[in-house]
Amino acid sequence: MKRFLCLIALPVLLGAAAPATAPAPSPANVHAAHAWVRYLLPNLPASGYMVLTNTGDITTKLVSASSAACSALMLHESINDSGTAMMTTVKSLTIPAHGQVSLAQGGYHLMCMKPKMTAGGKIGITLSFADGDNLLLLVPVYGPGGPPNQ
Ligand SMILES: [Cu+2]
Repeated sequence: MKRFLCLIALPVLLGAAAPATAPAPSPANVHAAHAWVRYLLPNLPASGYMVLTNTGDITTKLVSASSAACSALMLHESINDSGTAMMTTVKSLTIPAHGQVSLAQGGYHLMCMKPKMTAGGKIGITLSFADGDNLLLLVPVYGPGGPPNQ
């Protein structure tokens, strides 16, 4: 029941990180790609983005996230309510078997309260799933402009 441990150094390296071949049938097996954090200022929440892929045969749910670099790391969704941009807290995020969920600007994202990080650095993020498994990530931090070439 081990998940892939995805240590993400740079987005440009992600294409080379091919997942290992897994025997079928397999449990839920989630890994993250293109993960990054947008850091603005110490007194503003930082937001985290990535693509979560479940290569397993069982649908799973992301139920919580944590990071030593954040006082709280929440699961949020950006919504547009009659032209007004708002954010709501999301209890869980379903990742279908053999499916993908994107955390991206304007949609689902991680929200890091009281960020303790610097642009150009990396932070550790732990994603916790409904079945009790955890996914550990090392995620690059960028400034307001985001990653280069994106
Ligand atoms: Cu948010």
